[in-house]
Amino acid sequence: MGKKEILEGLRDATVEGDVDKVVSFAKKAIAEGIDAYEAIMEGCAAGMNIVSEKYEKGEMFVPEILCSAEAMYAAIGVLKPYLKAERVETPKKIVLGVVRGDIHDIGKNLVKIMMEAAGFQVIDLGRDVPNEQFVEAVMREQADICGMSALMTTSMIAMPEIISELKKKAPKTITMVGGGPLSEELARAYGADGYAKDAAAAVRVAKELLIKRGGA
Ligand code: B1M
Repeated sequence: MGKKEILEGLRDATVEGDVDKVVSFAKKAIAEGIDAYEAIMEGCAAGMNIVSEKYEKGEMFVPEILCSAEAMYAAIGVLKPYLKAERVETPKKIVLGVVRGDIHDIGKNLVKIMMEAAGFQVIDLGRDVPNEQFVEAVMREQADICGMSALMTTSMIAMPEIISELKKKAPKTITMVGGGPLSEELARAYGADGYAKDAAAAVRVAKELLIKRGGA
């Protein structure tokens, strides 16, 4: 079986929410020497993007979406040990969470996986995280970065509030935002240091911002 078929298999099995099938394709990907990162992004994450589109068109419903997410996590479980991202020299800490009122955590979990693979220490606050918890965690952990995720226009408004608190209480912290309704422009308007459109970009942007701050 070729690389294209394996990536398509991972993608389709994720959409179908078929755990056995997706795990079997993940093992095939490793056996065939396919880059684990590519398998996650071009296979599983591509599948989740299709799921998102189908949901919007009313072709898929909540229970099916959750099965797809389970399948994606199962495949990532197989692929994760083989991820070889360029690692940060000295481990850096990132506090990561989904903002208040928002329980969409599939994207945040992907960001976490890629960050960990790159050597970051991730303090995962979970989802529907109150503003104060972000600020407290950053201060307690002396985190280098605070990463905030939001999938709804109604929840993303917590981001500028958190950023402004951090500017007062932990001004050296690098702030990063991401998620469906966010954009480069919005991130700038919120006063964030960085924005990333996907998990791969999140790692790249985090490294660039650390270099800019001095000390990657
Ligand atoms: Co809901 N949902 N949902 N949902 N859901 C959306 C977000 C929505 C756009 C669908 C729609 O109506 N068109 C819409 C929001 C509209 C708006 O903006 N206001 C919506 C809604 C309305 C709701 C409910 C209110 C529905 C209801 O109950 N009436 C409800 C909200 C509950 C709540 O949060 N309080 C709800 C519930 C749910 C489920 C529980 C069923 C489920 C979430 C399960 C879970 O996450 N555990 C769900 C899902 C799955 C979706 C869609 C279909 C898919 C989201 C997803 O997982 N995508 C979504 C439609 C869509 O996005 N088009 C939708 C796959 C994931 C890999 O991508 O999350 O974008 P994504 O993450 C990417 C990037 O954005 C980026 O990297 C990730 C990986 O590459 N990224 C970052 C994310 N965070 C980052 C942080 C960074 C950097 C990059 O730096 C820190």
